[in-house]
Amino acid sequence: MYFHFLLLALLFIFPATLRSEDGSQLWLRFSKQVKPVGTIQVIKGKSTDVTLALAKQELECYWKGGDVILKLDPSRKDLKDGYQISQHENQVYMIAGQSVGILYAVYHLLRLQETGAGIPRSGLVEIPAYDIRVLNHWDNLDGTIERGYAGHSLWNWEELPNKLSPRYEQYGRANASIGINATVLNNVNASSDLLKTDYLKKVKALADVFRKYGIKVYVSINFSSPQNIGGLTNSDPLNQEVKRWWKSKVKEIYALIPDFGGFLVKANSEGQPGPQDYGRTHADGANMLADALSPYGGIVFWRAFVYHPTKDDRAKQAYQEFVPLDGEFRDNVILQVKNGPIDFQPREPFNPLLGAMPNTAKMLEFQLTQEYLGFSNHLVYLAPLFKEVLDSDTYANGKGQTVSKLTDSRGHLGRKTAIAAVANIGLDTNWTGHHFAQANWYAFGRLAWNNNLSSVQIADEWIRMTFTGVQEFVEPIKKLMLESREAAVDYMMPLGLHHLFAFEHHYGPEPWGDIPGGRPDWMPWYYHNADSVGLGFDRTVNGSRAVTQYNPPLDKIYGNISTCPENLLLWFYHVSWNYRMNSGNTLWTELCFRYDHGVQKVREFQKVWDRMEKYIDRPRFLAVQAKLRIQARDAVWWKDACLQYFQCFSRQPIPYELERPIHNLEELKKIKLPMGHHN
Ligand code: BDP
Repeated sequence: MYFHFLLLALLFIFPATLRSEDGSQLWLRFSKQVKPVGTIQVIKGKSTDVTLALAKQELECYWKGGDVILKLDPSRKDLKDGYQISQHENQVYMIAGQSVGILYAVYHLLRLQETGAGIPRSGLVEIPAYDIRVLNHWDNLDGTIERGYAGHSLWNWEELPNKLSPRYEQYGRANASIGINATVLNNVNASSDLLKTDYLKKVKALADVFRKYGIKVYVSINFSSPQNIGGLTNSDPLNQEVKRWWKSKVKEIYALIPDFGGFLVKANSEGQPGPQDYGRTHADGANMLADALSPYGGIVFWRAFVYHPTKDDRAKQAYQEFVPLDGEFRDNVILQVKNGPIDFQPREPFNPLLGAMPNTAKMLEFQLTQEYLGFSNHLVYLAPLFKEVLDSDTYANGKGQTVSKLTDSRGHLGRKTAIAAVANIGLDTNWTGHHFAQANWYAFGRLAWNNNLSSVQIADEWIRMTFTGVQEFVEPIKKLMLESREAAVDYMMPLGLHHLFAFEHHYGPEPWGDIPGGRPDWMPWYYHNADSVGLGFDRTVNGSRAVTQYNPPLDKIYGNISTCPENLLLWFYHVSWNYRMNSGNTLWTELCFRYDHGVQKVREFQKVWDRMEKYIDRPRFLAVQAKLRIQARDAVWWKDACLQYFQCFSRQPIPYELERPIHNLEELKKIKLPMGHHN
């Protein structure tokens, strides 16, 4: 009796929703329905259609509403892989042109159910903003992941193709639930081995798992493969033998994987081979591969992330190399452009290439893995960064030509459209290392589907599905997430500062960093230019002239210190320490306040989080709490390192109302983390 009472009391104190969780279920924590309320009917489905069967099964397991009718309608080409949902009385109709559209519609319905939202009376139609919504894995064949902070690679190359980890199915399902329909399996710094027949069979095994989730497989290729594994004497894209080699390789791939997606290529960048090794252009290289792929409908994602160790500003180089090639790429080539002109910094202006090359298909590349944002230790919700870029007006041919509009399916080129993000997932139980990093994977998928969604809406959905719908949790955590990116910018590199990171691992601050004999454009001083006069990189017409790569009137807006947004000030200007900011503070004082503000924000996040203890399960509560502690310590580390270092140049005091440094600069300079550092 007493025991029963205890049990009851326990149940009361720990309701079912607070059961221990490890994050492995991501945002897909649907509870199984106990008793079906409605029937699930499929119209026009072939019994062999596994995607449709999966859609039906998901509803049968988790849908707690009334009857649902799933209807395939191949005549609805307008829907692409989207869908229409409508409601009549107690019945929900879901219509799609293709079966994968039905699967997406099912996840939409479950999302509405889980977040407590209803289907609008007028119904809804969803058509994706981009045709190809792709994750880029920087996974190596030895199981390590370049810039990965969530454990080893999901792909177990040794066990493949015979043994299939259950993780592959879960991966497919998670991606399908947010509309991601493509994956590049391996690192852009690619090994040619992946194109060997043995490996291709492994790739095929993965493609066979992912197919029913609507996901196509792509691979990164090494441009020197004809030499490396084909026994040819060179890999010159204009060499007939080289062309033949790629054609037969592609044929071999399609014989194994009939719906293979295509190639991602990093060429002539950071030591990777490419067409320029033979005096050929990026277009020569991309087109040679495109010609091999085009008979099968394959695509080439050709990366624009290139820069040489020259005297010129690194931020200008991709534009300089690619703009002259506008119009020279085949229709099945998409130029894959990182969101900023340098490299996934906490804040960069949008990459000017995105507003140039009107006759070339371009796509964005974002980075989910937090190479420059505190790895899997810092809570940084990236949707505001993505939105900032997507909503940037490029002024390409007039006002209103946002990055979204130029790259999504509203584009006028009539070619396939795409958007990519470097994945942040690995074998960690919770997939992403930090529980909140799951939100970045989620946000990318949602924005790739609909780039009009707001960061707030995406955070709201994600929180409700991943944690709880209790308002006392949702509201403060949403606010915290929305502020988290700006907080990171503030404690790492405010006002347009960039690349103050420690060499190689990019985790902590090293504004003093200097490797004798190292490339200048890998050194922080190259970017911050601190001296007795001031701080920042002069990219105006008096400096590197990078500002001229922006279309008018942006070149003038950025090019005039009084109209340049302050959050990009030190990106475009070398500003004197006593320059008056909008706040009335001098640059030096403002800088101190920003760093301090970043630190205070993280402290506030800790306080907000600790109040949340009663709303969620203990393991996830504690895990996030522990990470916030690391983040708070790191934020102070950043502030103390950067302010004390810059103070050597400004020779001014840190405003006396601000917290004093707690670290000595000389000690901070001694910190040397190993490359594989994950904390
Ligand atoms: C940089 C990374 C490097 C990548 C490179 C790339 O530090 O590991 O290989 O980008 O995108 O951000 O190719």
